[in-house]
Amino acid sequence: MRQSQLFLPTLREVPSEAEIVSHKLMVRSGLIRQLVSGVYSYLPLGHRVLRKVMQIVREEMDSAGAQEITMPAIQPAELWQETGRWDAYGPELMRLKDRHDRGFVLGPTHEEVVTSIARDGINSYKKLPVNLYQIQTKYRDEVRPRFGVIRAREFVMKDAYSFDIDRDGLDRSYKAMYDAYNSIFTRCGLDFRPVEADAGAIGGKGTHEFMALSDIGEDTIAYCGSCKYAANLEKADVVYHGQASTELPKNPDQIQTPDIKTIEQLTRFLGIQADKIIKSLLFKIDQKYVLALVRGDHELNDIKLKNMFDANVIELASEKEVIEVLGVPVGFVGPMGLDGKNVAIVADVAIKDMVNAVIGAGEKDVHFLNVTPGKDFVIQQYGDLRNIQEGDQCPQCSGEIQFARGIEVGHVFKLGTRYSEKMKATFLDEQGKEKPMIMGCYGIGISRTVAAVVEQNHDEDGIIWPRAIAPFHVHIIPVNVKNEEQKQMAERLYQECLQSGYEVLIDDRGERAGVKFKDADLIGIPLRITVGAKAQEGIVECKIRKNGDSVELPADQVLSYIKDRLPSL
Ligand code: 9G3
Repeated sequence: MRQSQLFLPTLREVPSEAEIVSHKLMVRSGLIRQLVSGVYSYLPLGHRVLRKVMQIVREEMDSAGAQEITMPAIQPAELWQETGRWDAYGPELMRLKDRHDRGFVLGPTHEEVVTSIARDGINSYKKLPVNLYQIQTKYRDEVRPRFGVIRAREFVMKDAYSFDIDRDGLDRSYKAMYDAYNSIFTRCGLDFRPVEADAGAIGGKGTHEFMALSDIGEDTIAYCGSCKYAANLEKADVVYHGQASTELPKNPDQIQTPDIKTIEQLTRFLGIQADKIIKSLLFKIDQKYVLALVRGDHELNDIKLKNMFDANVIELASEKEVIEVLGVPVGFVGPMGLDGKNVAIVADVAIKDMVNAVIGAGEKDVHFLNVTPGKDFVIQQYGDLRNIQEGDQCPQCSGEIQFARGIEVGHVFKLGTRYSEKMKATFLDEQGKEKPMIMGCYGIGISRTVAAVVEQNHDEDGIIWPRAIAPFHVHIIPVNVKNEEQKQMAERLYQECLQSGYEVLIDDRGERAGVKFKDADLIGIPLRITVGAKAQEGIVECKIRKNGDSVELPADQVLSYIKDRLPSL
């Protein structure tokens, strides 16, 4: 490709709305342009990278036995009503009307559509297993799109769906996808970890997320320093070592705590540790109010709380709701005297051991001292409701838990019969008995993977593409295109590289050398051949973008240099 013809609007300055490196670099290097918040165009260089990731995904999915299809983005409301998701989802689900005023969604995912395809096309165990996948644009009206294409409202996803006759079959399909994902992300040059994850609203047992390690990742990964355990913080199970307290329970005392609302203020005001305080948080879970209690030095995990009620929607009650429902402002909420109110009281298991704790009195500016759960108030249900913390014991071995941050680039789920039952996607088994198909679903954020690769592969001058998804393999730069010798040599090298099957970009623009090198650093093509003043001696400079190694070589050794170096980049 000739850069004089390439639509590549690189920028020197950083777009103001870009907070993270990959967003800044993907805009500056002319890969993407924002149309509106959360909606992006992929310009030629960005499209080439996207296509490379898709190609890797296709190869691995096909070799795993999955069959590529394309499903529509426009999906009839009726399908989403069959599974109850038309009502379960809020404004994130983009809806539209057609000319006949019929309701549709812009597909955020395709469980309903693919299950309707399976329902119509598969009726016998002989036709199973089947794994159908697509690479398709998805629409999710994120309340706060951010981080460029990492959290966009329209994005490219590979989504696959497996159909099996039984759980053993699902386990095989799941493992095939799990292994394919490891190959895909390895080939993309990503530093990633598969982690145990929460099955979320779509339920099903067993699910893993593939996390690209990154400090800007929105997800926290709890991993063990000693064994291979790794889990999304949402999911990580806490090992509970019940140690009943030796203290004798006293009688509760009221204490005036004017405007003392936070744990921090309480510890200072009372001169106590946070682990002597019980934190009471009011949640609305599928339209029911629940008071959840955790120890003052722990964090409540709302996903675990949601799963305790097998709920679809959970949200922390607003300050206004707290006053409406409990008659007391946030900070003084407590489980005492809630008998009249229909508010369930649940607690993290660590609460069980507490004796003579401090707790909100359920009255403004008042707390109770010396409260003992089970004695001074009743807890309907205990569970593992807190976030695991660094230093906690690993749930799998006696090692210590550490934290890392990650960007979720892939997610594999064991769905079970959640959709096939609701949509009557059944098959006749060997005995002629009708059974719901056992499903799995498997997603990869294609556009998000590109951004994650940039997050992990850049320096202060720009992107450093791993060869496998680089927009080009070789970047030839004639320093001065007015100099016939340089121009001729660069052209000759360009043709030779093309004939050898490399993807080559030649910067044949009339720009100054400085501009050409800055752009070259920015767009990060793995190998750069600079044809400068030494062209008259038949010498060129070969440079590796990744580590800056450069060497001067006779022009006729360039191809063997490329053949040598490129595979490892
Ligand atoms: C919605 C909206 C947003 C959503 C969903 C539905 C996430 C939704 C979960 C999945 C599960 C898997 C197949 C590929 C892998 C992921 N956000 N999910 O179901 F209506 Cl607005 O998408 N789907």
